[in-house]
Amino acid sequence: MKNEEIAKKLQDIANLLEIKGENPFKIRSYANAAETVSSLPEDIAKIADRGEISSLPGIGKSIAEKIGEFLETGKINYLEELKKQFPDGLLKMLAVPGLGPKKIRILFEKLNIRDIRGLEIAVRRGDVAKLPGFGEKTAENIMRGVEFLSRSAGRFLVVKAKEIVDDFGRWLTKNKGCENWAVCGSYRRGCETIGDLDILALSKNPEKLIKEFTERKYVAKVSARGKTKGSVITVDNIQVDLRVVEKKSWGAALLYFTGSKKHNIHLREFAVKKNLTLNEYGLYRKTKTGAGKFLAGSTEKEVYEKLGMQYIPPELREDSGEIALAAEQKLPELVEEKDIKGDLHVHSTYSDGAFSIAQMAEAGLKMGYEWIAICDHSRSLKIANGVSIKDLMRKKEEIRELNKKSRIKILFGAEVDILKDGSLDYPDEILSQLDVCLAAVHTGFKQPADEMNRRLLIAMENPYVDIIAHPTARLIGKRNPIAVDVDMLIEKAAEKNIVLEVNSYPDRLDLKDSHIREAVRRGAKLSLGCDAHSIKHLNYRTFGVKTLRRGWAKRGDVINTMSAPRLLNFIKMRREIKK
Ligand code: DGT
Ligand code: CA
Ligand code: CA
Repeated sequence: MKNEEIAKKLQDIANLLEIKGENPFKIRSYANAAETVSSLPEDIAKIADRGEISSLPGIGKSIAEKIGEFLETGKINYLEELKKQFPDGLLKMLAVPGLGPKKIRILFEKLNIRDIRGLEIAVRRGDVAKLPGFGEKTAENIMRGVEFLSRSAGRFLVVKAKEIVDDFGRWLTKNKGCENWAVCGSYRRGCETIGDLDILALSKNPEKLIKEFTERKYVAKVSARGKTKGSVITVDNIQVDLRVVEKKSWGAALLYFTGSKKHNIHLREFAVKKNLTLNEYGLYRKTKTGAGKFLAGSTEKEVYEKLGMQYIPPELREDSGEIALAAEQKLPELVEEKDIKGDLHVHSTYSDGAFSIAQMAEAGLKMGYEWIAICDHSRSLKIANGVSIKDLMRKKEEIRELNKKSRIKILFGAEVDILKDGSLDYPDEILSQLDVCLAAVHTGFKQPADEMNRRLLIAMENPYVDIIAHPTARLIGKRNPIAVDVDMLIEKAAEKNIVLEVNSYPDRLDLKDSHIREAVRRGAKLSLGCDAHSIKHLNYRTFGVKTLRRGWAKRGDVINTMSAPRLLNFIKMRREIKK
C-alpha cells in the first residue's frame, strides 16, 4: 500500500511551503490531505482506480492530480521542484523536537543554516539565541532536541521492526528451501528500539536462499552477499541480516546472534572457567589435539544445560546478573502473555478511540480476555475529546447494560488528567464511582523537577488514584520524559499501594525496563495497558509483556494476571486502606 508514502510526500510539500512562507490556506490543505491519506482504511490505489480520489474529504482537484501522478510515476514533480529551492538538510531539521518550519526558515534566511550539523554549531556559538524571537531558552530547547535526535538516530520502534519481521517471516515460511527461521538480536530480546534485524535460517541450500533474500521486492540495496550470509537495506532504510546455519549448530547460533554482546562475552568466560569453548557453532570440551569435542549446539536449552545453568529467557540476556542466578538455578519465573487476563488501558468513542465500547469488548473477548477496562480521557483534555461528567454517567450506564449480556466483564474506567497543580480532572464523588481510575500527565510536560514531583505526589494522595498511567510521559525518539524523580515515584507507589502502568503503546513503553526492575525490587505493583485507540492496538500487549520481562517482572507483580473479582477486590482494598 502506498498510503503512508503518499501521506509523507504531501506532508513534505506542506512543510516546504511553510518554510517558503507560502499562503497558510495552501499549507493547511496539503497537511489536511496528508492526514486524510494516512488514515484511509483502504489502499489508495484502489480508490484511484474507481476515480474517487477527489471526493475524499479535504482533497481537491489539484492534490488529487498529484496523488494520481505519484501512483503512475512514483514521483510528484511539484515536490521535486520545491525541493530544488532548498538544501536537502532543511527537511531533516524538522525531525528536531521543538523545531518547526517557521523557525527553520528564519535559521536558513538569517544564519544560512542548512542542516542539523550547522544548527548545532550555530547554537553552540550563541548565534541562535541572538536571533529575534528566539532567545536563550529556545536555543537551549533546540540543543536538547539535537542531542535527543543523535541519541535515537538510526534506531527504529519495535512496531516498525515487527512489520518487517512479519514480512520476511511470511516469505521464509513459504520458501521451500527454508526449514526453519528465527529472529535474533535486540528484537528477540524485546528491546524498546532496534538498530537492525538479525534473522537466522536453516537450509540445505544456503547460497540459493541468500540469493533469493537479496533479490526480494522491498530490498533497496544489497550491502553483503556471501555463501551463508546476506545483508540488505530495505526501502524503508532498515538493515536486515540473514545467516544460514546447519542444524547441529542451530541453538548455538541462535544464542550467539541473540546476544546481547555482553551476555555472550560473559557466557564464554563462564565456559572457559569450566574448560569449555563456546562459539556460534557449539559448545566444545577442550582436548589436547585442539579440535575440541562437540558437546551441544542444536538447541539453546541444551547449551545452557551443558554449561550447568537454567535456560535464560532472551529478555534477561543483558549481563545484569542473570548468568550467576541461572547457575544457581534461581532465575525468576517471568510473566507470560498467556497470564494476561485483560487490558487496563483501552479507549472508546467516548473520547478519542475509533471503536465503541461494545466493539472494543468484543475484540478483547477474541484476545481471550476475561475483562477489559475502558478508560477514556477526562473532561479538560479537549484535544483528545475528554469526557464530560454527564457523558461519563451515560458511559457508566452503557457499560452496566452491556455487562448484562456480555461474555467479557467490562470495567468502568477513566484516564483522568493530573492537572498542573496535582489535582484531578474529576471530583472525588465521580472518581469513587469508577471501577478503575488511571491518572496521567498530559499537559505541562516541561514543568521543572520540583513542581513535577509535587504534582505527582499530590495526585498520589488521592485515594481513588489506582494506577499512574505512562508515568514518565516520554515518546520514544520524540519527547523526553517529564522531570519526575522515578525512584521517588516507585517508592511512593509501593508505600501507597498505587499501581504503575507499563504502557504498551510502542512509542511509549513507559515505565521502561530498568524502571520496572526497580519497581519489582521495591514491591510496587505494575499494570499492562495498550493505550488502545483502535482494535488492532490490543495486540501491543506483546511489546508490554516483553518490556515487563526485561524488567524481571513475575506474574504476581502484574495486576492484569488477576481475575475480574480479584482485581476489583484489590482496588477496593487499596482505596479503603488509603482513606
Ligand atoms: P541492535 O541491532 O543495535 O538493536 O542490537 P543487537 O543486539 O541486535 O546487535 P547486532 O545486530 O549488532 O548483533 C546481533 C547479535 O550478534 C548481538 O546481540 C550479539 C552478536 N554479536 C555481534 N557482534 C558481536 C561481537 O563482537 N561479539 C559477540 N560475542 N557477539 C556479537
Ligand atoms: Ca540487531
Ligand atoms: Ca546485525
